[in-house]
Amino acid sequence: MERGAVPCAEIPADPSPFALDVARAALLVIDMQRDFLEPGGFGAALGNDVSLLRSAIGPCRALLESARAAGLLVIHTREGHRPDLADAPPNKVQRGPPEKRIGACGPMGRILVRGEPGHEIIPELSPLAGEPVIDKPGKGAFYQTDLDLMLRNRGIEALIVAGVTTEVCVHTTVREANDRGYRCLVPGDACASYFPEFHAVGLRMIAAQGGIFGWVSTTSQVLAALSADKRAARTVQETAE
Ligand code: TIU
Repeated sequence: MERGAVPCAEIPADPSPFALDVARAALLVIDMQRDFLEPGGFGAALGNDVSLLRSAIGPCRALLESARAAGLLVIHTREGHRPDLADAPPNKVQRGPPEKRIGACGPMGRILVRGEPGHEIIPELSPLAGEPVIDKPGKGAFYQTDLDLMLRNRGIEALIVAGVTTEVCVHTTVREANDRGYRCLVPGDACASYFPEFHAVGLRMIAAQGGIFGWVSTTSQVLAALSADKRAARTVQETAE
């Protein structure tokens, strides 16, 4: 191996192993916001049992800690709108009873509005200073945001995508990323849905047909690869010294 080169980690995944070069990869944590995970927010206003999303918190936390320790770029996203709702299309706002719509007042402030308590990322997964937070008006993290520019400026070519919900914002983001040329790995247990059956099928849809728009693994498979990569990087550095 070239002196000083850090070897790629290989993560066991469906449908095939996922090569990970830590310097060219990022962890993207999608919409782990109070509005989706806590009672009284957007998810609850849509009639969902928000407790179903809590299974993703521990795995997301472990991924964040491991990614930070390995030096992987970490990016968080939040779904939400300007207080004047100028960036919220009518087809998104005009759904359900008026008191439960985007912009209505709820126990965590105005529903799905930037700057309100419900819009914040849950405290268990708070971004660290310096970690980019992408505010997005849609389901996909690339739509009307500077995410693609940010990733290209950093030479990123692979994404580990976690968060909620599996079949809505995670799926949309992975599809958008795949079309833009990024390889995406989804650790399934670090994602969750209000509909367990959609979660399961959503993961299968990603990896089916030879990985039609991505790869699927588990959080522990990613953690093992990241810690092995860190050990390899240390060995390379010691050899070079
Ligand atoms: N409702 C639902 O499942 N999801 C969303 O509205 N947004 C995200 O997935 N973040």
